[in-house]
Amino acid sequence: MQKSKRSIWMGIAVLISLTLLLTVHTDFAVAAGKEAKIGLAFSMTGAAAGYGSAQKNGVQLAVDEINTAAGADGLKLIPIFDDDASTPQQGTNVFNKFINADKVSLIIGPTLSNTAQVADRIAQQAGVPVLAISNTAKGITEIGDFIFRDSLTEMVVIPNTIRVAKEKLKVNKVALLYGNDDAFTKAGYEAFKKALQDAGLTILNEQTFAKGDRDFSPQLTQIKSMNPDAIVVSALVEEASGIVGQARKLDIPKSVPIIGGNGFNSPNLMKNAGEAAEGVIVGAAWNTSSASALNRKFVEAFSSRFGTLPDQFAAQAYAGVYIAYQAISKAPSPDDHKAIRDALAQIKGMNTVLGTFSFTDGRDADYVPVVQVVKDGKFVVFGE
Ligand code: 1QQ
Repeated sequence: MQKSKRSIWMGIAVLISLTLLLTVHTDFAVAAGKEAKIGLAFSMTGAAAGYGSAQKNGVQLAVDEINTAAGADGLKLIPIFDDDASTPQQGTNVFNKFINADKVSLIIGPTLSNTAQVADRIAQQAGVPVLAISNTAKGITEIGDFIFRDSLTEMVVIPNTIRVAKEKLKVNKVALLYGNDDAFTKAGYEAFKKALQDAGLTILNEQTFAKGDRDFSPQLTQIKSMNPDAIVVSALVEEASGIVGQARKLDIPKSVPIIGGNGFNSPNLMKNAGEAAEGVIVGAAWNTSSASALNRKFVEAFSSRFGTLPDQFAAQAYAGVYIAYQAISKAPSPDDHKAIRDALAQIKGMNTVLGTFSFTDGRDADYVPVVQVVKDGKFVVFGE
């Protein structure tokens, strides 16, 4: 009797231990296997190639930090990079591959609004979340509820730029020069025009150019003859550099500053235009000197890894990966696109290198812009 009671208890104990062992083991197996693929569509070639490499570096740094911190059991990111070639056609091909072949949790990119305008529709239709990190034209997040961005729009940044320029430089009458064949340069032009009018400035003259143009002397000669206080330019960095260099060659003096939009926020401006870039004013979403501990750590880690200071595009890319990771971690599974979307929409007051970051109800970025000026070959803060 005693003996059989003991063996029953022993049997129960063995069963309990086995169950425990199995449970622990299964939990471990699931957690250790968790990985999320993220698709990164950046311009490595074409008109926007000046931005893509900075974005890639920003992403790489954030992914490596996140994967190291995740340890053996945490959620890991698998980045899949592809070149959107600065065109809507190639951007669409890359999005299709990310969605149908790679089966990514989320897409970051593409670099240009001009590409996003077309490619984002594919992701919206498939219900795959997109986080733009450099699209600033209006109308991008309006494509649908799966489209988000951490880049401030030109509609937010430019009125601030014009206010600071007016206050500090006493600018009253300006000439406008913009690219009329690109979603971003056109949106920037519209934002400048509205901000200038709202601030009571006079627009003396408007001139246009196209992507790939090299000679801006006809437009600049016209502008020079009108004697503006400043030249306001909406351009991608290749054309922006040409315009800045040629304006000074045509003897438009440095006392007539050039004020640029988001396309100017690349160190390629100084690399291409050299000395002529000194004094250029540009509205931005971030500056290297931003004093938060998180930003200082980022600038240090980026500089020591890549041998160059990060620019705004690298900072937005780096912040974008952390924002995406937070949302993917909250979802029950990395395949649950709807849950990732919902978690993105919840992000409010997050500490990022861009500052305290929130999404607006319209899935746009909400944080504080700055105005930069080129000084000794670097972007420094001009005003806020
Ligand atoms: C856009 C931009 C460009 C300058 C990104 C590189 O702001 O296309 O929206």
